[in-house]
Amino acid sequence: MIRGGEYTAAAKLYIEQGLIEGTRTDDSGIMLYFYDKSGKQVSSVVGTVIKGMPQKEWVDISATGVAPEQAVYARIGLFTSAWNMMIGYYDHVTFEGQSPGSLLLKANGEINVGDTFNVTLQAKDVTDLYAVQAALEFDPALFEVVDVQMASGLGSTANAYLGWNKDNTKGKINIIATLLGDRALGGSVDIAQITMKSKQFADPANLIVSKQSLFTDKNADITKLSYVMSDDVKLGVQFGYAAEDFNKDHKVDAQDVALIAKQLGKPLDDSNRMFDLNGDGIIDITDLALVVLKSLQ
Ligand SMILES: [Ca+2]
Ligand SMILES: [Ca+2]
Repeated sequence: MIRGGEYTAAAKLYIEQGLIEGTRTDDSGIMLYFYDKSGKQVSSVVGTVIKGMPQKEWVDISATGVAPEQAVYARIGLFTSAWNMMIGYYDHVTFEGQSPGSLLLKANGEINVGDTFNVTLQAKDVTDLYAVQAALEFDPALFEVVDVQMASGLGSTANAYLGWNKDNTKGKINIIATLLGDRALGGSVDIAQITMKSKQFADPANLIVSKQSLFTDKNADITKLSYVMSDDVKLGVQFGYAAEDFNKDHKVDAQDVALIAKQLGKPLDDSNRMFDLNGDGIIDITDLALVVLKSLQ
C-alpha cells in the first residue's frame, strides 16, 4: 500500500433481482476500505451505485480511492445494504494500485570491448522503499561481473546491508539489499554499483533486471506484500570504437595492426591522423606497439 497512491477495486456484478420496488437497488455494489497498522479503518470509498443498472446481465462496478497517510492495507466490500437487498453474483474481482515504482539498470555512455564499466541498479519512483531482491541476467559470452558494491544512495554499512553473488557461467547476479532499523527511502534510489567487463561486441547487448526481482516497502512486515515487476527490464549497452580499432569492427586484432603497419613513416594528413595514437605528430613503431598491446589484451 502506497500512501497517497490511488487504488481501484473492480468487479463484475450480475443482479438477479433487486428488491427495491421489486426492480432495482440504489446502493453501491462495491466498497473500498483502508486500514492502518493496528487494523483500524482509516477511510472508506463508495463505489458504483447500482440503482438503475440493468438486471440479469453482467455489469462492471468499481470503487477508486486514494490511500490515506496511515494506510497499510485495504479490503474490498462486495455487498449491498440490508435495506436494499438484492440477489446477485460477483465475479472477477480485481485490485489495482498506482505503480509502486520499478527496478532498472543505468549506464553512462558507450563502452568498448575489453573495458570494465559501471552499471547502477536503481529503484525508480518508489515510496517508503525498504528492501530489494534483484535477479540480473546477462549473456556470459558478452559480459562478466567483476564486483558489486552498495551505492551511497542506499546508505552505508552503518544503516544498510547488501549481499550478492554471481554466476559468470550462466550470466546471473543476485543482489539483496535492505535498510537497517526504522528507515525508508523514496524517489529514485541507487541501490548498487555493479562493475562489469565487456568481452565481445554485440548489438543488442542487454543487461536485464529479471521480472523475478522484487522490492518491499517499510510496511512489508505487516502487509507481507512484495512489489514484483510486470516484465523484464532491459538496459541496452551501447558500444563505441576503441581508438586502435581502425576498421571499426569492434575488435582490435591483426587487421588493425596491418593497417597501421602500412602507414609507418608516412606524413600526417586528415586521412591517416587516427594512426598517430600518442599524438606526437608521427606514425611510428610506438603507435604500432600500442595497437599490438591492445590486440593482445
Ligand atoms: Ca578492428
Ligand atoms: Ca605517434
